[in-house]
Amino acid sequence: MARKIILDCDPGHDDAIALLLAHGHPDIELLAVTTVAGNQTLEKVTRNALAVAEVAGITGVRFAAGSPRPLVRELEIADVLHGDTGMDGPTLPDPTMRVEDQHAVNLIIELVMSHPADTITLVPTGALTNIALAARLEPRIVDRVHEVVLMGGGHSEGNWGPKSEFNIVVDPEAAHIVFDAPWQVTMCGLDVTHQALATDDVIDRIAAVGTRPAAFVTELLHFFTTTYAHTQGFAAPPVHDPVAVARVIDPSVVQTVPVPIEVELTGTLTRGMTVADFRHPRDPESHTHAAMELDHAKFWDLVVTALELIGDPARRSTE
Ligand SMILES: [Ca+2]
Repeated sequence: MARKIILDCDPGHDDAIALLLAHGHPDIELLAVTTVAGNQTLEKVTRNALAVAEVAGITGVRFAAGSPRPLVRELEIADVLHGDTGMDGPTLPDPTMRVEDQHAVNLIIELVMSHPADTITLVPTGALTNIALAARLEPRIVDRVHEVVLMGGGHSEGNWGPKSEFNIVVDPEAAHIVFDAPWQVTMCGLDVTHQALATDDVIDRIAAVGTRPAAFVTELLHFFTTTYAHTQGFAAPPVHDPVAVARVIDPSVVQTVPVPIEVELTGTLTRGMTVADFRHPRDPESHTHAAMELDHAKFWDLVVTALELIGDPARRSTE
C-alpha cells in the first residue's frame, strides 16, 4: 500500500526533484505540499512548488504556504546555491494552481488529525519551522504521525558551518523541537546526501527519459552542478532532498541506525549541529535514527522510474 506523505519543502532544486519523486512513484501517496522559507523567501519557494506542479501536471494534491521566517533567527537564504528565483536554470512556468487560504501548519494538523493514526509520514526537506509549530500547536500529532523522515543535519559533516547543515542551522530551535518530540525521526543527513551525486551518467539517464518534467530536472541539475562546483568544489552536485523520499519508498536505499540525536543550540562553533551520540548506537529505545549509507544506484533508479511514470503531462493533455 502506498505510503501517505506530506512534503514540507523550500524549492529549491533538490526539493523539486523530491516533489517529482513523491508524485511519480506509485509507492507514495502525496497528500499535500507545504512550504517554508529557506532556500529562498516563502513567496518564491511557494511559487516554485506550484511551478513544479505545473510542469508535472500534478492535480489532487493540496498546497499551502507556511512560515515566512525561522522561529527565533532572522531568515537566511541559500541563493548562492539556488539563484535569485530559488530554482534558477529552467524557465519556470506561471502556475495555474493556487495555494489554500489556510496556513501550512493548520493543513498539516488537519490532515494528521483527520486520517487514521499512524498512517501519515511527514517528509520535511527544508527548515523545520512548520513541523515544530504544528507539534506545538497540536501536540496530539506527535503520537498520530507514523514517522518523520527528514533531510537535514548529519552525524559527521557540515555544509553551512563546519559541523552544521543548512536546514538545521537556519532554524535550530525548530529542529530542537522536532528531534526532541517522542515520534520516530529519521535524519537523512549530509553523510548520505553527499553520496547522492548527480554524476554526468545520472544526468544523461534523466535527459534520456525525454519528457518535459525530465528536461526540467536536467536543467535544474545543470544549474546545480555549476553552483555546487563554485561554492563547495563538488565535481557533481549532491541532490539532498529526494533521499528522504527514497527512504520512505524503499528503506533499503538508506541504511540507518537508531542513535540519540540532539540539536546544538548554544555552541559557538557548532550551533545547529545534530549531535549523534554513538556511545549508544543501535539503542532500540532511541526514537531518532541516523542515516549512514546510501545505495546510489537504487536511489537514482527510483528517481528515473518516477520520471518515466510521470510521462509528459503537456503532451498527454493535447492528445
Ligand atoms: Ca530543501
